[in-house]
Order: sequence, then C-alpha cells, then structure tokens
Amino acid sequence: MTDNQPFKSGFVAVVGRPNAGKSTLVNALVGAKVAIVTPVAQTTRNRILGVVNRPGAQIVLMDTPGIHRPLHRLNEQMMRTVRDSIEERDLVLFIVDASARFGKGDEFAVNLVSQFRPRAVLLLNKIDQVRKPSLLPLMDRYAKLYPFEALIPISALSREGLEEVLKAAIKALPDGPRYFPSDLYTDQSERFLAGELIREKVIQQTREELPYATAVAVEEFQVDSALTRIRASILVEKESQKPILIGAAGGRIKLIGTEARRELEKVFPPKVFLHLQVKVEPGWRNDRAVLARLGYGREGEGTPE
Ligand SMILES: Nc1nc2c(ncn2[C@@H]2O[C@H](COP(=O)(O)OP(=O)(O)OP(=O)(O)O)[C@@H](O)[C@H]2O)c(=O)[nH]1
Ligand SMILES: [Mg+2]
Repeated sequence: MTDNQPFKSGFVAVVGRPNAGKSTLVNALVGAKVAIVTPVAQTTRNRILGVVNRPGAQIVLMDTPGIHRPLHRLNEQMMRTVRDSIEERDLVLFIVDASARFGKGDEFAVNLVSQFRPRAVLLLNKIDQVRKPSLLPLMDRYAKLYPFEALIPISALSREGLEEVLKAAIKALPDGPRYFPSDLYTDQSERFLAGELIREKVIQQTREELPYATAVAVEEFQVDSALTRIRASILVEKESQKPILIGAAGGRIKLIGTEARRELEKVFPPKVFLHLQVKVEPGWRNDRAVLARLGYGREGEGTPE
C-alpha cells in the first residue's frame, strides 16, 4: 500500500439458500475453520464473523443461516439474523449452488435480498460439479433478477475463483478503518466454537429429522495449558430420539465423542477431555429461554412472537 491509497474496509454479508456453501466459502477466505460445514441444510444457526486481511484492506465476512421459510421460533430467529446482516452490510455476496436447478427457493432468496437494494456480487458456487456452458443461462437468469455488480463462478471447495471474489469485494468496499486487530479472525467465543464443533459431528452422524432437532449446550469449559475440559449436553426434542443418538451399545454417541474430540484438539491443543450426555428438552426449538441459553439470537433482544 502506498500512502495516497486509502484503507478499504467493511462488512460483507454472505447470504444464500441453505447448503449453497456459505460457510465453506467463509472458511476458505479466512483460511481457518470459523464455521461448521455439513451436507445437511440449515447447519449454520447464527451470524459468525470471519475477518480477512489484505494489504490495504480488511473484509469482515458475516456467515449467515440459509434463507428458508421458518417453521419454528429458532428458524424465525435464523431468518432475522439473515435480514439484520443484510441490513448492516456494506456489500452482499449472494451465493448459489450452480450445480442445482433454479427453483422457487432461489427466487424467494433473491427477492428477500433485493428488498434491501444492497450492492451485491453473485457467486455461482460448486463449479467443480458443473459443465461450464451450463453456467451461462444461469448467469443470464440472475442478471435479469437483480443488478449484481459482478457474477463470479467459484468453487469454495477447490478455491477456484476466490482471489477474484476478494478483488471484487475490496473494489466495492468504502474507505474505512481496520475494525479488528489483524490477529483476530472471528468474534466467536472459544466456548461457543467448541459447541459448534460438537454439533458438526452430531449432524454428520445422524439422519432425517435429527440434525434439525438437536442442539449442543456447553455446560463446562475450562482451558488449561495441558488439558481442556469440556462437558456438553446434546439436546433432543423427544424421548424417542435419545436412543437413536446413543446408538446400539452406545456406539453412535461414542463415535460422535471420538470425532468431536479429534476436531476439538486441533483448536485446543494438546489434549481435550470431552464428556457428552444426551438430554431431552421438549420443544426447545420454540422455547425462547432455551434458545437464548444456546446463544441463538442476540443479547438483550427478545425473539418476536
Ligand atoms: N462440490 C462442492 N461442494 C461444495 C462446495 N462448497 C460447499 N460444498 C459442500 O456443500 C455442502 C454445504 O456446505 P456449507 O458450507 O455447509 O453450506 P452453507 O451454505 O453454509 O449451508 P447452511 O449453513 O446449511 O445454510 C457441504 O457438503 C460442502 O462440502 C463446492 O464448491 N463444491
Ligand atoms: Mg453454513
């Protein structure tokens, strides 16, 4: 950076439908795992900041839940998080799964974003799974729906096109301060991140409705130089879901524990002691107090009726 070049910075909301690859993109751009990733839709439940520093610029990415029609209070809160993030942005990165057919859900998502009239860049993701010529009609369709400033084909997984994303973002950002010190790359507490990493393994090891009906409450979290002690409850909604999660002879919960511990030890080295238990909490997805305790939603705000 030369002296006469201003510092550029701003908040960039990464939005799109569930499973489009928002969290994969944020992790790839930040260069660290700040958000969990699974093949199941509606994995991300709150806003997670990931900070990218470049010479002369700081991009504060906001990973958000996927845009969907909410059926529970949890999902209403998730959608509120999406709208708040779009409202607070300097730029929107609207990400779509280019390997899937365009449908009603995509239209719903574009319409939601366009209500806010943000500056926006379209990212056509998962091009590692797409024949390139099929991208053109999709780009054409999106270009007619909203005046995107750029349309960029990418693969968040293989990192193709990501430098171009950063360039387009920096170009669109205003002059501004360095919002975060350059060694800070997320706003999540270590405790919350620990819960998320456990939840990732729960989702990866369960099927059907269980990923949606589970949450992780970290009951104890103690970091020591030699050992990090974590005690957490996996919440389910019904008594009948408990044995599914525990598995025959405790096999599934044991596997979740082993995989979670391996992941946690990367973040909290050298050793993690992890104790998991399964707890039935009927209707937790609609219970405002439980949602607040789980860290879903913002402090000091009630969830709307
Ligand atoms: N082939 C391929 N798969 C990808 C790519 N990006 C993401 N995925 C996969 O798509 C799935 C969903 O990725 P996520 O990053 O969790 O998607 P998300 O948009 O954050 O999803 P929600 O949090 O549920 O809204 C995962 O299985 C990823 O590995 C890509 O560029 N190519
Ligand atoms: Mg996500």
